[in-house]
Amino acid sequence: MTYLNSVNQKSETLENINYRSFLNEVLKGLSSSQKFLSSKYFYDDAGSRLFEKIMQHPDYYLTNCEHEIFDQQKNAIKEAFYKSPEGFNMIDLGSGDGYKTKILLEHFCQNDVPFRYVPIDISEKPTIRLVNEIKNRFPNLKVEEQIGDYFQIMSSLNLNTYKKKIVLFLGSNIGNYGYEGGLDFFITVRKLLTPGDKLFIGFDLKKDPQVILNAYNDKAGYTKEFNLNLLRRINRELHADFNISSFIHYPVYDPKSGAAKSYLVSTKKQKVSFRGEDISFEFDKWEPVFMEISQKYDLKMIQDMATMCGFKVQKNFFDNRNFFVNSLWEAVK
Ligand code: AVI
Repeated sequence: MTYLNSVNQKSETLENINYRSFLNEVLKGLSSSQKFLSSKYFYDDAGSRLFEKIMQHPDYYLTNCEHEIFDQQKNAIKEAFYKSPEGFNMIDLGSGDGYKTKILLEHFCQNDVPFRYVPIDISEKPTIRLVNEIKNRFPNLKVEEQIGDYFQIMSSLNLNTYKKKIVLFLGSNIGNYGYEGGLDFFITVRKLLTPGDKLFIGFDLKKDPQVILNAYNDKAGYTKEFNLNLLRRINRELHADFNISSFIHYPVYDPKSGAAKSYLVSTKKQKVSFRGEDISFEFDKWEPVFMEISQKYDLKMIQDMATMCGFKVQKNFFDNRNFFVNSLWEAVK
């Protein structure tokens, strides 16, 4: 029986649909001539905990840079967001634990900025935790959390209170789409905005290649475990038999394109089987599996992307080392 037949026989509950798309994507990636797995599956419970540890590790400079920008420039950000008395919807795509956004929420609330906060995330637990905390801390703030797909939710938002939208896409999450995927993302967002709406994006900038490599190979080994955890997840949820100890984590960075890529490399010739699916995959000795791209940018790339996707750059906010930029774009006609 092929894996598709076996999967099609299962009933169409949400759990099965999720299972099936996970299985299909993994099998597609491992069948490819250049094997790959999608980093969007990194974030099961163990993966999310590892990502939190990565963000707290000094080698992973990104989180602190964006935190510093928000902390030191919150007033300038407020001024740039809010010119008319009309108020706005602040739509936070991939809000997560809201570690950095809370700085802005607090500052905006203290300054009586009229806005509604709309966190959108695929993961339910952190969103509920964030919303409970926000409602306690800022009882007068209008919060309307949404769980699910960014674009589906954005297109169905009911914007009765305020018409204007400011969309946040923080933490260099855009980097995980790669350069071309990033353009597609911005074009899709632009279609959901009207001229004058804004997009506030966290971009990690090109810098000393060693600093970037260290961020994706932290001394504590959290990033290595973060990558290997996807093999563990596939073993557990898709009944595969990856031998975790025979793969090594190998990040590379190309300073010209700005692409930081992570691979897991098979240290021996081996076979991985999927129990119940009647399918297995051969790995050559030193064969890589592409796991994740974390694109880095320069200011020209950012400017060009904005223009190509129907925006103009309104203002860039840098950290003190110029490692990171939060770029505020305005949708144009
Ligand atoms: C979520 N994203 C922006 C992280 C990044 O930097 O690409 C994911 C990550 N991967 C390894 N370390 C962190």
